[in-house]
Amino acid sequence: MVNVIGLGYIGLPTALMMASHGVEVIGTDYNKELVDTLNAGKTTFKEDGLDELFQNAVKAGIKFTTEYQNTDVYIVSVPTPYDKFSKKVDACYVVEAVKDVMKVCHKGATVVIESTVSPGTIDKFVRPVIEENGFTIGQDINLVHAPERIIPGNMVYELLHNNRTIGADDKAIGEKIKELYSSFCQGEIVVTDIRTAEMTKVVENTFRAVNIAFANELAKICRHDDMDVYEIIKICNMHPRVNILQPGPGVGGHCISVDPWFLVGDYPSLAKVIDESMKTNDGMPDFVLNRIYEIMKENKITDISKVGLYGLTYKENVDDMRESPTLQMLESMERHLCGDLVKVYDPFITKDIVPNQYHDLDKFINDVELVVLLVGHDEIKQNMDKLKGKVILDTRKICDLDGVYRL
Ligand code: SAJ
Repeated sequence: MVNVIGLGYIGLPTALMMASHGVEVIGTDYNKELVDTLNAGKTTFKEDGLDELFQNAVKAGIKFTTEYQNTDVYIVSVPTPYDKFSKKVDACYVVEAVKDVMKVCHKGATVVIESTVSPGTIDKFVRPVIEENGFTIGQDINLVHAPERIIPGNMVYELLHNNRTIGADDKAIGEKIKELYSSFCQGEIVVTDIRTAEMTKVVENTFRAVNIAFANELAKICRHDDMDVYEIIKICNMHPRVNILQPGPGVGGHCISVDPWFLVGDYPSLAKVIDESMKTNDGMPDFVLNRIYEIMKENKITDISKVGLYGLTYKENVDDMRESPTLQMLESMERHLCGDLVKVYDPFITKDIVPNQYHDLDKFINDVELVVLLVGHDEIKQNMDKLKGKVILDTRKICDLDGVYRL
């Protein structure tokens, strides 16, 4: 039996996937409201294929509770924020979860950490918790790191098909956990040691962050001398060994905008390219803000309440707002005392979370002169005609209407 701890964006699909493939699963989360929602038969976020997976898992007997269980395997899938000052990983949620596991587990159980952690975190923070409880790792309790790799927007597919890494210092335990993940994972599963697994996960997300920063820097260079960054990237990408990513209004989400900082925090004198890349990405919301002011001036729009920001989530077709570039822009605007004047709309965000938030696309468009496209949701791609006659700043290259402004 497996107890999945943390039923968020990663833990929930993982628990459902295992249960749907014949593994006996109990999902635990400290958030009672979330557990009640799941027990009422509803999922807690939107994702392609998630509802169907949920139904299958429920039929297969998955249970949701706020209590930790006595099981053979624990999969810890809780957030790992970073300490904004030291830039180091904040392992507090992982540590608390493992402490709670220790209260109920039996000898022979395996604790699998799925949460993203920087290299050495498991040794430094998790190992002591287990040992303080009188257990010997490798004898009484087994410890494994199985970092997740699924991308929001395509999670269910990627959970089934991505290759995975299992980090275990005891190879036999690694193989045992590989077998568990093989119940559903059709990709290749590599078994390595814990520290290597920790590093690979952070490096994967850092690779993407650095490459997005490169695209963002190109956008700034091209803006400076009025060149078309998208045309340049398109042509460069025709080279067999060039594959540049897309510039955008900033990098959000809980992964790419966070994990690379772990390396900067741990290796400040070595991680120079990474540090600069993260600063470049973090500077993008302000770059967009300056574009907005330039475009307002050019079009003689003097009233900020005539500006509408389309998109609050960190990327297209998800309902996740963590570290969203739009929220970062709104924060900056607040410092300029205009954050509560600008209009905002996102079809995925139904609750009011910022001032002047709209819930109707037509009304939102009608009430503004300048529309800033910050997220490429399918909804707006399918309704581009509605933007005709408006001044448009498109930060994602999703709009082909005449006269559209870009980054
Ligand atoms: N973005 C750009 N330009 C691009 C691609 C992305 O500006 O060309 C922006 C997005 O708009 C978004 C941010 O970057 O704001 C991150 O989005 P993403 O789609 O690149 O990645 P995430 O954060 O949703 O998911 C990543 C994935 N990691 C990699 O692709 C290496 C996923 O596989 C990981 O499982 C996930 O992080 C995680 O949980 O760590």
